[in-house]
Amino acid sequence: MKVGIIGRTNVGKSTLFKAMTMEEVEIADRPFTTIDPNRGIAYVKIKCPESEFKLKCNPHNAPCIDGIRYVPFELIDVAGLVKGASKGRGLGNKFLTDAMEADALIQVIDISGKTNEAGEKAENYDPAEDIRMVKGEIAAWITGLIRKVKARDDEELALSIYKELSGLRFRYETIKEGIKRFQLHRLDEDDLDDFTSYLLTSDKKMIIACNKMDITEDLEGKLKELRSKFDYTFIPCSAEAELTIKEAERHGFVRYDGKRFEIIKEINKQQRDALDIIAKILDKFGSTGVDTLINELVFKIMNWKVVFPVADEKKLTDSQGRVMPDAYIMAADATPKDLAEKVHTEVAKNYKGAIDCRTGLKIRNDKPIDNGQIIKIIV
Ligand SMILES: Nc1nc2c(ncn2[C@@H]2O[C@H](COP(=O)(O)OP(=O)(O)OP(=O)(O)O)[C@@H](O)[C@H]2O)c(=O)[nH]1
Ligand SMILES: [Mg+2]
Repeated sequence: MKVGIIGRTNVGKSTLFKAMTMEEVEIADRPFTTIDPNRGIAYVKIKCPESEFKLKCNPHNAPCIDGIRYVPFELIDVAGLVKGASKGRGLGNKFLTDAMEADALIQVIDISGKTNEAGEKAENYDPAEDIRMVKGEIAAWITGLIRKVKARDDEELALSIYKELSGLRFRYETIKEGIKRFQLHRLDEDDLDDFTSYLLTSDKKMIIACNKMDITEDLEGKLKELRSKFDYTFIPCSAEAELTIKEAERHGFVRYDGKRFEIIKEINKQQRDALDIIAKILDKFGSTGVDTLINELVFKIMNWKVVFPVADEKKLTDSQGRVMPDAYIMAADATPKDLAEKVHTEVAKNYKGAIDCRTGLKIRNDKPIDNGQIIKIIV
């Protein structure tokens, strides 16, 4: 599963990316710092079933820390967007292609209003403008691609659009359904816009990270206004605060549980001052918001499922005797057969069914996986 971070330039996309992946990337207070996309691995947290079964897991792909499993997904941070990008302005279309590799999107906005549409310093800039601009640019670019398509009937049209948009990861089913709904063969401009909008809301779901909450006046008022204007989920956060604690954690200065941190090593005055600022932010907001952002996107908006595949339904081990070594994120409608594909093409080829290890019962082949399920694939 892949998540893309998009948004106007200088809002804190790379800061969020770094806080989530701990990859070394460039962050700076100027427009267009990122040009080529940054790619890395981020994690969503879920309770490890080990304590439920009084077992100790042997993590392989998904680390386990204090009973919490860190389940990996891919994250991509792309260049900042400016008005006119769909027509080649700023860094142009390239970033749009990069962003569309993703199955789900995080749009970062600067809710403080202290940077404007060009990424420069400002006062009271309305981030609603950026949300409209980003939506408009993506839609204009996709509509432009679809407009080139010619076809004789709906079936040919669906295939041609699918080919034209290949690499952007739209589902064929969505395209077919959209053509039916909006009677696209007439290629009327209004219908085309509705069709693009349908593709985007169906296959590119998005959450909005309201970043820089730490320097925002009247955060609640601003959130309320945005929520009244748009249908998206808005999560306030401070990518910079999260990054500062993660850096301190990496150097062994603090222990951090996602809500609070504890200083566990001698630090100098400068480090203490920096951490004091973060402690105040945590006191005020309860958390940096970054975990909430990921959880909302993965489990509420995308309805993705974390699943633990095993080979022995009693011992909950894989073929090498390791207890629940792997955890995978699967799509909302993924079935045990899809899980078999994820584990290994050989396993998928020999797939004979699946067992829910909690109940010991066979799972119907077409039944979507539940979140947190432990599944044995029968081969
Ligand atoms: N106060 C505050 N500043 C932040 C926060 N997140 C990022 N910043 C600052 O915002 C500036 C831009 O951060 P970047 O992460 O480089 O922004 P970007 O969106 O990747 O920018 P481009 O790659 O140029 O499009 C930097 O000076 C960051 O330190 C935050 O949560 N709070
Ligand atoms: Mg950047």
